[in-house]
Amino acid sequence: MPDARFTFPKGFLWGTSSSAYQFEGNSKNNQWHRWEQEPGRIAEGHTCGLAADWWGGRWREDIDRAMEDGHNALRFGIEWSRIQPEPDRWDEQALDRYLDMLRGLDQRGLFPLVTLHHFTDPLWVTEMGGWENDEVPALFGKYAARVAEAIHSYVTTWITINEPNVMAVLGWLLGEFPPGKQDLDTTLTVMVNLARGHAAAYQAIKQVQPEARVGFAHAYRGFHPHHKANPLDQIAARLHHQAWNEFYPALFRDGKARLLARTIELPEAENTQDFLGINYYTSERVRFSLRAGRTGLYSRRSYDPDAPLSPNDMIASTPQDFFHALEWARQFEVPLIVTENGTEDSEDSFRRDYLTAHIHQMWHAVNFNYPIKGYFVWSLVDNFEWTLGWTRRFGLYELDLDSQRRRKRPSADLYAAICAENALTSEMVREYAPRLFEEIFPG
Ligand code: IFM
Repeated sequence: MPDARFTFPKGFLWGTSSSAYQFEGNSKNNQWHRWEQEPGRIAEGHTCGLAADWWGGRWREDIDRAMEDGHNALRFGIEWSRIQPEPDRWDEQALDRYLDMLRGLDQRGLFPLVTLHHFTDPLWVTEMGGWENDEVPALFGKYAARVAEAIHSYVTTWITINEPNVMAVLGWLLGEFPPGKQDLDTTLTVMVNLARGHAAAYQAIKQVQPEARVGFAHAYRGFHPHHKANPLDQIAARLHHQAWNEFYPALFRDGKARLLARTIELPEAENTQDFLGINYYTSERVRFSLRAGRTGLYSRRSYDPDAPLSPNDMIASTPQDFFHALEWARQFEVPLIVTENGTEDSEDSFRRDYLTAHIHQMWHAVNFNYPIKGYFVWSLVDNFEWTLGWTRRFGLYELDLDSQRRRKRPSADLYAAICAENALTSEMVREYAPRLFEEIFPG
């Protein structure tokens, strides 16, 4: 068969995604550091520690790797607790370090996508009650303004908050993230305050830089009725989709927070997404269950038994639902950026198939003219995976925490080949994901 090539548009962004806390290391002035110190919170008693030591300057060698691998973009985070260590103190040196990093990216031809909030709050914010406190959104807006003033000459595209749905639900409903609460009403308060925080940051950045493009990174998950023909399973799946997937992007379009039984008007949040960031990993089946109760939206979730699973069963590979996510996202009529996609896999066998299949599906979406501007693999090097500590390895490069040595995984070469060609080719599939060859190139 002749060589086939799935080409992406000129100027398409190819990068990796990271966050401040999971990569910088030595980040102690926030609620996640405190949470880690509590026994039993993190798998195997792990702590974030030095992480990839980006705060110590190892971002330089990592972005060298990104550049050598042909990436043209990097998503990274700014840590609020470093910029504003106390309510009335701004740390100029911390801002300078981020400026240094932005210059480093610029010199290497890497487009910066900057995230202002990725799960961590300064301790002084936590002590006020964190996002339960109605004053926090405005404070977040002030922090966003300060950062925008300092670095806007290097940044055109901003992510205000990463995965507000994950932050609210895992922190306040399921009790797995700090503050470890399990209360539906407080969860709804936090969801609304995160939206108000996003809106405050959106307005603050625009004041400094009217031409900036500002959005958020949305954790999208596919939900399907467990039994397709069962009306209760259908309702349960739809409820999940509405609560998890639609809440924020719809609210940032029309300023209405649809909270289970009531709707709140948030006019300041209307039209506050210049693009939509999609973090896509997997999809689930949803089965109606009275026992799961109101907080569980009366349902149990599971993976499709036919979907290939990552080594620790964390992620089911469901690339067609990635296509559906992009199809769904078109309704918001803004450019789309895949701000995260990837998988844990220390052996790097599953990952090669996963990336190949997902990038192939994204190509289909691009060819339907869905307005997708870029794609970011989570992640460049292994990261601290929150409550799962270092037990889940997402990096294109393996990280040895003790020696800080990096080792390239084959997926890094696959991704480098894609970046170099701005395309996924049959040759790449043959070399890196031969198991998928027949499926992608039938006959
Ligand atoms: O590591 C996380 C990241 O912080 C948020 N999105 C999902 C990733 C993988 O679980």
